Amino acid sequence: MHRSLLSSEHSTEGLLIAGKVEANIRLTPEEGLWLFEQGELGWLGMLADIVRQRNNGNKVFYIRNFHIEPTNVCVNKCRFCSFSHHFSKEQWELSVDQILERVQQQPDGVKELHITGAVHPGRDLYYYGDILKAIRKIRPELHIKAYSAVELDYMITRAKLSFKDGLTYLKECGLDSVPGGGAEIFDETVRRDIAGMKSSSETWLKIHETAHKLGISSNATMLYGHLETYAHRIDHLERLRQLQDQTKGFNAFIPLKFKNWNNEMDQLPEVAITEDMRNYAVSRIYLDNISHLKAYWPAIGKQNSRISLSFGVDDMDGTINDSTKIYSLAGAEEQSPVFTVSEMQEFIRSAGREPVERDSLYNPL
Ligand code: V47
Repeated sequence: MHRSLLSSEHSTEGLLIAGKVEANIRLTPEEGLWLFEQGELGWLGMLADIVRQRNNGNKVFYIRNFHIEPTNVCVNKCRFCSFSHHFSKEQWELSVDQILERVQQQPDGVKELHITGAVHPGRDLYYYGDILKAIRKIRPELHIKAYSAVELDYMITRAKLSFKDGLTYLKECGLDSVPGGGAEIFDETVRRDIAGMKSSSETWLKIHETAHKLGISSNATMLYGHLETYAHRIDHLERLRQLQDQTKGFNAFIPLKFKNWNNEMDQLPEVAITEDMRNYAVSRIYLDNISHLKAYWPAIGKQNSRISLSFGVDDMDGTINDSTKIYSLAGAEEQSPVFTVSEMQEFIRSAGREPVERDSLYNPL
């Protein structure tokens, strides 16, 4: 065992866990909880680094991507959501033509389009299918990662189709993968409190499972730093780990820090950056079967993302091109999120890592 992991300040429990991580043996939920509650932060960083290096060596991935958020009009009223029309000062509904115009404006070389928005009561599965078809027609080379499980639940259920048939239809229209949004926190009590009646955890997991079985890969997120406890976070990671054992369909895990501007939970303080790093590290250590851990820099800021590279993160998401409002409306440091390719490469090199441009499935380009 590496000498630094044998520091005397660590208990028997800590040494046992360090040994398991080094030997690539899966941790139990109790051990995961111990890491959250008792693991010293620098030590957690070292353990997370072992997993990161085993999975990805010195590489840090990024992608040339952009977002389209078709609408923020939402049937749900999640208390944490600064994006929806309930709390935002802005309200919008893009037409298919406006969406296509945004797609056309993107420079050559962009690889991925991330579409996510709100659950609009007047839009249906066929409208969302038409968006995919129209984009496919004008930019066939783009990977379209679209519609969170919560949006999918609403549009497919309204169309009276099974998740399998609804997703198959969208795949035929051009859907390539599913983003990780809407997972929030799986614990049913906290979820009900912060997200009301929106799609249940079971439904979120079922939709991702169905997508994976149809060959549509996806991401997973976790909204943290609000009312949840460490035990709830471990429960969330455990449910994802179990599904990944079955399907192997998750590409990346993306912790999303609760931001407290312009929403119904604005009385809650945001957690400290040390808590963000603890969360990255424990997630990296615990999720032994999800290869990539993503720092979503528009949410936590570029500088904090750099620090996260020492706590298990190997993926910087993408260049974004100032195309998302979800986090700027919630008060994120990055009010106009843009990373040029050369800035991104320099940023990763300056952290001592090798920048690797990837496609949506993490193939190096
Ligand atoms: O599900 C909304 C979060 C998510 C707030 O798959 C908030 O690559 C914090 O899922 N404070 C949507 N978070 C964004 C998302 C995502 C982002 C980046 C990459 C990927 C991917 C997916 O945003 C929502 C919710 O958890 N969110 N409001 C807020 N006030």
